[in-house]
Amino acid sequence: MPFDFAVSHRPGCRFGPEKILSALNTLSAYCVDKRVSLDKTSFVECGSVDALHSLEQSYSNIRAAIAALPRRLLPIVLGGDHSITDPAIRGVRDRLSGAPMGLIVFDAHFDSREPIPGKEHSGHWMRTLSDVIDYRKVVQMGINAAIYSEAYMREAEAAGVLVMTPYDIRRVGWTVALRTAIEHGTADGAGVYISVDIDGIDQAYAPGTSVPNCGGLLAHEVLDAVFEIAVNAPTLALDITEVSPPLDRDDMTSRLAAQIIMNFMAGVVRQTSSGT
Ligand SMILES: [Mn+2]
Repeated sequence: MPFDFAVSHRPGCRFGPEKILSALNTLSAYCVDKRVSLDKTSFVECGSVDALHSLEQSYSNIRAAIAALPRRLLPIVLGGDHSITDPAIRGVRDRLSGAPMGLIVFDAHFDSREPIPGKEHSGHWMRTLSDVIDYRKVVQMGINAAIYSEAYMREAEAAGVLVMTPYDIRRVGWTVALRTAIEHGTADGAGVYISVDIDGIDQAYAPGTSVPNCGGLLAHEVLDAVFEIAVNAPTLALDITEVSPPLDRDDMTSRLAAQIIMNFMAGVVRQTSSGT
């Protein structure tokens, strides 16, 4: 999804998909860290969705493209700015015929701002999805951006969102945090959509993004978390957003995004092969 018209400042993530794909092409088909072979997995590159200057048409194209994917494929959606998660989730829902969906998000931001008509923003997709998402099955991990009033935290938690700041996670440890997150996201038998905003990860590992994060999650924590979720929960799709190559250093952020995809796929293979 080469689309960044909803970035409020410092655009560039329209070039994310191309760089992430070229980073992926340098990887072998064996996830050494998790000891999982992807030899028997087909990776189908479906091409770019048409991004136009009409936001509505671009979002509608994203939704339609995902909805039209064959059922045997597990969508991995490359952003683009985080606003693409709204049409991407709608497209995945179109594939599900009403089956329940949970959502686990890695992000520094709530993205729950009230939309202002005519001022499109990547920071309100969580709110615009209110007609299709059950917030009692939403988990937001890594929220720490120092731009919010307490009202945002209160509103999210009152709606049923499980919010885990980096400090919350460090206090209980990742094993407990992930078990809790998966229980929350898979309530009522829901499958899980995973959305990774790369700015949920610390700027030391992910400098190439519109809003670099000071004090964010560590790279290996998110690599392991995405793997563990894919092993232990039925996953419906993964998206990775806000990777901005023009703001990156030596492609380190797009290479991290490629590793996240590798770990996700390894988790899916591990779950499929173990039958758990
Ligand atoms: Mn963010």
